[in-house]
Amino acid sequence: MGIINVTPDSFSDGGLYASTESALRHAAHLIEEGADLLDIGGESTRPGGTPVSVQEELHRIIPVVKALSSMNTPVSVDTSKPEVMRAAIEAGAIMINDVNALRAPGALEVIAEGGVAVCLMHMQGDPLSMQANPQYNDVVAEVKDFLRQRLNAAEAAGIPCERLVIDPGFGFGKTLSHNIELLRHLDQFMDMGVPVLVGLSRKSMLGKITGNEVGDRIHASVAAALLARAKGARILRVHDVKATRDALAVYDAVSMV
Ligand code: 7PJ
Repeated sequence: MGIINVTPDSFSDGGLYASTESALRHAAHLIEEGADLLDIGGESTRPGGTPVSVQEELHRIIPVVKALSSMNTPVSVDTSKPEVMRAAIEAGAIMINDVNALRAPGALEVIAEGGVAVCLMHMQGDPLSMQANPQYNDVVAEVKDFLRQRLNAAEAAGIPCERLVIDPGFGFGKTLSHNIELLRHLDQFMDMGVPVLVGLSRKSMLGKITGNEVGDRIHASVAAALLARAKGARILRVHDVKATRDALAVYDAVSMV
């Protein structure tokens, strides 16, 4: 899963047109590099990110979702807002990636009716405050319990398990040691009956481990992606598609029986 952030280009009078154009150019690049799926985000759900309105989020992402879907590119939309989910599904998205795990009122219903896949991610707290003081007694057990509850809620709302994906949510209300603990024991999430998606790409935990700034975390990201793959992750949410693809090709060649 390649990451596409759609953000307004403040240096251009082109505004929406410029941000759509640059998102589509980046999308073409990631497909060329071997992405199977593109995750389109309007930047409302990132840790510490500024919340944006429904209108603004729609404005940013819908033209991109429409353009990619019309070219048969599989698109996922990173949003927690039911209104945005509904519009994204209408525009052709095949998956909703919700860091809030469909906890917003109405979100479960939109997905049940929309017939799309959904990623349910764990987050402790909310994006603005979650890194202040994350606490767990047993991070793996608590994250699994939360995801089990959200899977149950999704199935109760009529979303079949074939459309569900889970994600432990690296960096979302977790310290470095929580993140390391989760990655070390990622294999324990493989008994939950649905595929596991993992997002580690360029994250601050990799910065803390290597001492590298965000622009210099490709190698660490590839190592993390490979570890996640080796422990059973099925979808890797990454910025650097070719680097990850190459590493996975080596892994698969050796691990294949
Ligand atoms: C994740 C995400 C993640 C899922 C972001 C970033 C922060 N969605 N959206 N999993 N992270 N499912 O990419 O650094 O880990 S935004």
